[in-house]
Amino acid sequence: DREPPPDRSAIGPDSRGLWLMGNDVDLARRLAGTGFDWLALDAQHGAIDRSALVDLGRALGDVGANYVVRVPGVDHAWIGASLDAGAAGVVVPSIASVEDAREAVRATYYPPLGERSWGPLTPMWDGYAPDAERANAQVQCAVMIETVGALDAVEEIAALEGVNLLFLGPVDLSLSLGMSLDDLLADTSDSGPVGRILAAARGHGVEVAAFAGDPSRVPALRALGISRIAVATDIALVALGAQQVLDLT
Ligand code: 3PY
Ligand code: MG
Repeated sequence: DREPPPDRSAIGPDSRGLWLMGNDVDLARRLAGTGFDWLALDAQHGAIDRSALVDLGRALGDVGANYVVRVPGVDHAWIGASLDAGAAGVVVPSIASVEDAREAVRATYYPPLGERSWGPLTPMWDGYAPDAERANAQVQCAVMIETVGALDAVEEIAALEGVNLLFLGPVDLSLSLGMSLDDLLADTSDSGPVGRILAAARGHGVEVAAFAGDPSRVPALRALGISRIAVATDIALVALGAQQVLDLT
């Protein structure tokens, strides 16, 4: 029998994540070895479909990479498939209500907490898949707070059993609030949008993570007290690397 790997916490404290929009398996494997603490495969806005998800899951599993999947929406099939492929957690976007968050929980966990269907792929790849109880204990269910509806319900969302991470989507949240992204991130008050998310999380023992996308936004997120950050996208890495090469030559 295979030894189970140590418990995972894909998006851990003081961590820097890399957001992958692309679906290239070899590039993902290479990037997984560069030192980021976790990867997020973006199946909402990126080029990752169900087939790429399985290919990426197998490749990242082979190198022991820590990764989560940002699924396209509150979608049982996608959430289940992402976890079956070996993701340590899911980031569920476009949550608009406590009911949406409850649905994300139902899809993420096996019974009795949820309704996830059994069918992990990792054993077929000669890997280890935890049993249902251990999977439920390990999985990270991150719900995105990026709409006015989610912000208004953030207390109730943070209180839900099974929600272990509130994931700030600053771009959509600023759009939903009708304010600029810079103004949203500059508001460090307790009553501001991000302050309300942090307070709800603190009150219920839940963690907070955020998307920066562009590394220039990381200091503002850290100043707000957020330490789990997707600090760049694969696209941002390429653009920054290209600029560096052009500057050097
Ligand atoms: C947002 O900022 O809205 C996001 O969803 C990050 O990808
Ligand atoms: Mg968004």
